[in-house]
Amino acid sequence: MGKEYSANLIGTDLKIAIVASRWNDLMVNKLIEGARDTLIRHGVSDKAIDLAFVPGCFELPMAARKMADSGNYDAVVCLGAVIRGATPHFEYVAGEAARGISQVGVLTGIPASFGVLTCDTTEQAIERSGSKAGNKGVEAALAAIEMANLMRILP
Ligand code: INI
Repeated sequence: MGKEYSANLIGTDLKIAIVASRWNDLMVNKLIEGARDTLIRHGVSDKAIDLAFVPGCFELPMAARKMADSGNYDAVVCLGAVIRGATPHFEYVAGEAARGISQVGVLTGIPASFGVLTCDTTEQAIERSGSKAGNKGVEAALAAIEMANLMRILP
């Protein structure tokens, strides 16, 4: 077998940007709390975490791209919640957010993690923002740390 690359979850010297949507702030504030708490518990300094707000999840990729391009961050954590309504609007917003956030990482080389809830109901979103089904902000913060460290060790 050749080499194996496996990154650690130590965030001591990482600088992280969080980009969060203002829509559904009841849940998104919990995602921000979960992400910040996780970053800090993994050694990221409070001062090394910057936070930018965008109007909705559709705008996450643009702000994430700008922060990634700044050269100031090792990773960008994207947080938001899209909740299905009576029209296909949900599909467009969630789809563009997912595609755009993925593109940020691929195009800039700075990992952008996907901490966006895509739920059918408000209850599902509450469950995934710090109650019985975990906290997507925590997962996104962990993914950001791991990917930032992986980028440092990959050839
Ligand atoms: N934005 C969200 O972040 N979540 C939603 O559930 C949502 N819904 O349902 O419409 C939403 N829409 C706004 C969208 O992200 C843009 O901000 C808006 O279309 C302006 O570009």
